[in-house]
Amino acid sequence: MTHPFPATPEFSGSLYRPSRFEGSVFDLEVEGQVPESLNGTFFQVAPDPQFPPMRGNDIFFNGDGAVHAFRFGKGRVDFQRRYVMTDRLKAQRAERESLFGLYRNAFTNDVRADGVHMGTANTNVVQHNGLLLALKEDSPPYAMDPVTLETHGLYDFDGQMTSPTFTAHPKFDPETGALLCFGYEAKGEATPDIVYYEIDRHGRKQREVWIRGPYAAMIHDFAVTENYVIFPLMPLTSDLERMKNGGNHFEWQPGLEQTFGVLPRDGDGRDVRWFTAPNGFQGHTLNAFDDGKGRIIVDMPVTDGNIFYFFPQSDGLVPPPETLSSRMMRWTFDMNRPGNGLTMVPLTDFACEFPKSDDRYSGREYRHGFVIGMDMTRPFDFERLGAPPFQFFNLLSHIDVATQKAKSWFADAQTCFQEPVFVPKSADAPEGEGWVIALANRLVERETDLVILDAQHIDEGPVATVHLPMRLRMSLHGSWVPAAA
Ligand code: V55
Ligand code: FE
Repeated sequence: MTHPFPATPEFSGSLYRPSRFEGSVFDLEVEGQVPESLNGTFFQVAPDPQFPPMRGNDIFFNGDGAVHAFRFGKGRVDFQRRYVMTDRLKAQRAERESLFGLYRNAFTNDVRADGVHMGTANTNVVQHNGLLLALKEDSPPYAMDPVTLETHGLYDFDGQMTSPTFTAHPKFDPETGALLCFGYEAKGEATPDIVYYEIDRHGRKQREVWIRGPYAAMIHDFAVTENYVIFPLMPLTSDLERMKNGGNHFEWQPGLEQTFGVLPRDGDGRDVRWFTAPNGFQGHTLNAFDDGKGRIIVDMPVTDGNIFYFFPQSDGLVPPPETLSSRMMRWTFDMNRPGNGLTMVPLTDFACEFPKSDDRYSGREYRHGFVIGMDMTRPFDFERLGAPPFQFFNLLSHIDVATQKAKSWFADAQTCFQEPVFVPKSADAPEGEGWVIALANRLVERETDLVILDAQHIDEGPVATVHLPMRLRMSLHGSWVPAAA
């Protein structure tokens, strides 16, 4: 590598300077006591660019996926990190430089990238039917070996996948273990088509429904209840002409409403109903359920403007992040009313994202949510750190959605958290009784720890802090896989 990464916020500082390494650490250093009941693996994935961007700068979402495995058992934790060996990464390693231009815009690639699949596998990792799937929403999954983190390659469910895209946020049916998933831009770049699949725990496709959306927009996360599937169309639209002209894949539309497609799980594409709400930025799904009588609840953070500063509106404007406000929101869809029976009420009085619930209650009536939150009235080491980095969260929080009360742990003026996972204390423990595990970045010290907290007493701080002997770059999503799986 003959030139350094740019000195832009996307590639520098303790959270965003690429980590780039692969390797393993046997038996991490533990302060406190790792609960013996934690028996399984915490997988997660970070976008971590292998090479400096060919255009001088790039967005966080365009980095090469690097998978982390924290393997827990008998109070010990082993660590492993490997890149997903995507076609794209292999092509770039062969040339020893970046060959791909703008995010999701093949028209801006180097000619040496022609015919090379663009998937970065950098957004989420889940295990299904014995395979670890590294996911990016513009691509089929990359299948990996969950034990060695060896990459098998692009995976189309043995030919059953009929779309070029597959969400990074599939759900699991807690009763059957089926993978509930979708693709958007499912008939090619900037198409408004959506496909929904249910794939059983043995990898057999059981359902496939095609929907034509009102326009092509980002559908980053979604929700599945016992009886419905809900697709949030964000006001970030795609346009093939803009891409051909070298522009961004997505553009923020300040005048466009938030749109939701609601599909009965046993219906076909004609049964979808479209709901709208005023402009806003739909975040990740915490959980969702329906009452069996046509009332659907979806909980997700919603922000009152565009937090993706790298996908500006057509005049180039992006709101300064400190002017945006977000809350965990509860959407209620009323399928019994004709028209736009949709309401939204806040569940928290603080900004939060990266929500997780107890997976055993996915799509079912539930009570406990876990998020990382931001409270800028808490101390922050502006002197040594300057402004907080993008996706800075200084709280790890438990939300009781029934009482709308939250408990939070704030570590100190230099620590920020990455997305947590929740692990039940035992397979039959009551909902929300278990452990919350999250990476904590020490921004001044440029170190990273894994913290483990009692989910019901999150405000008491960690029961164990697991030290990594190196810094890990900001990651995105992950999941817990019990050893039995
Ligand atoms: C998101 C992340 C992505 C992406 C599209 O967090 C949306 C939202 C890491 O990549 O490609
Ligand atoms: Fe996401």
